[in-house]
Amino acid sequence: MLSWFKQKLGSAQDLQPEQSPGSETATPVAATEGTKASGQQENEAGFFLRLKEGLSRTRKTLVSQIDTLFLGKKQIDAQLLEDLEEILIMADIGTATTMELLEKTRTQVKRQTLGDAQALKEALKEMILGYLLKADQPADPALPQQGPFVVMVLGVNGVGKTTTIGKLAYKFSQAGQKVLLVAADTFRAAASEQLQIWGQRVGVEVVAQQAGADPSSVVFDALNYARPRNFDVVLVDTAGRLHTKVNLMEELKKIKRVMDKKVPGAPHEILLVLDATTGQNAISQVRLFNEAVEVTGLALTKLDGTAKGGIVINICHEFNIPLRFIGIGEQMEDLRDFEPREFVEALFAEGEA
Ligand SMILES: Nc1nc2c(ncn2[C@@H]2O[C@H](COP(=O)(O)OP(=O)(O)OP(=O)(O)O)[C@@H](O)[C@H]2O)c(=O)[nH]1
Ligand SMILES: [Mg+2]
Repeated sequence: MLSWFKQKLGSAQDLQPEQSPGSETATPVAATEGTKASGQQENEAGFFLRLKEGLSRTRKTLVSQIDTLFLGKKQIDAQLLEDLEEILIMADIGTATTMELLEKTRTQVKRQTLGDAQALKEALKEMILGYLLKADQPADPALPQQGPFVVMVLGVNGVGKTTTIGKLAYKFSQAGQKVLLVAADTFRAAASEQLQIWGQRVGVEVVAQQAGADPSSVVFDALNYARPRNFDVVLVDTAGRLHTKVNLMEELKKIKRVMDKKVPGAPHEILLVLDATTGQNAISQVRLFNEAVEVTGLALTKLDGTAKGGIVINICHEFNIPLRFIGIGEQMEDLRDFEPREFVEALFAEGEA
């Protein structure tokens, strides 16, 4: 099944039919490009390099350190596995996921199928891909019967919600969609200006009201505006809020109800934005936001700024909520569709970048 995002964003790579479960081997990205036009190939090679670059800090903590484990050693022993455990924990893969990975590794060592660093890395890569693919599976957001596809974007303060909306608006308009941005963060003074700057940069309309307005009424008016004007996608920015504050969570529920009233079935996607640099706290954010409003997709930002990108693996292991996008920089083009195979290839890629 193709996800709605992939249909709407519609790059040739995204529109390839998904592989059947039996054929899930980690294919290097370069090897899948046989049928593509050369310009597009170059573009994607450039994208892959950017992703590789974005993940370089995590690769250093994770992959390069695994290499050093084997310096002066001939085989995998108990000490080496202990050191491996430390490396996995340091990369924020999480305790439960690390234990599981180690257990599987021990089994393979016993069966003598793992001899050297390369074999160990290959085995880890396969296991990690397994977790990432699992999170790629769940059902797609419900498609709107009529009217725009409404995306409600939420998360704690400063995780990158507004920036992610700007980048998403760029992606959608590049794909030929008519996009409306809604400034329902009426709490922070400069929030709607920030969204308007993104609107200008990308060339899409922004609906905003004065600071302090009720976010639900901003959304109500915005959807009234959007419906007769045939917008394809409405991206709603909400104020940053602590996942532990009940009244702030209630406000989100109210915004959600208003959306449904104006556009039946909306919001079609509740996108929770997480900051990869916050580490394990991201896990409790997913849990509490999901309890409050049923999160349907995740975006993980600032992977370029952290050595702890293992959080991606942890999140995919812990939850059955699809990770849709990853942020690898502050520019418009720095939001990537999350593609598990491409991600592990970039993470385990040889050579500096
Ligand atoms: N390096 C990097 N920086 C990012 C990324 N995504 C967002 N940022 C930066 O993170 C900072 C906060 O981003 P915002 O989009 O304002 O975050 P927000 O969640 O809307 O913040 P509040 O509305 O105050 O809760 C900005 O400086 C962004 O440029 C990313 O993927 N990589
Ligand atoms: Mg914001």
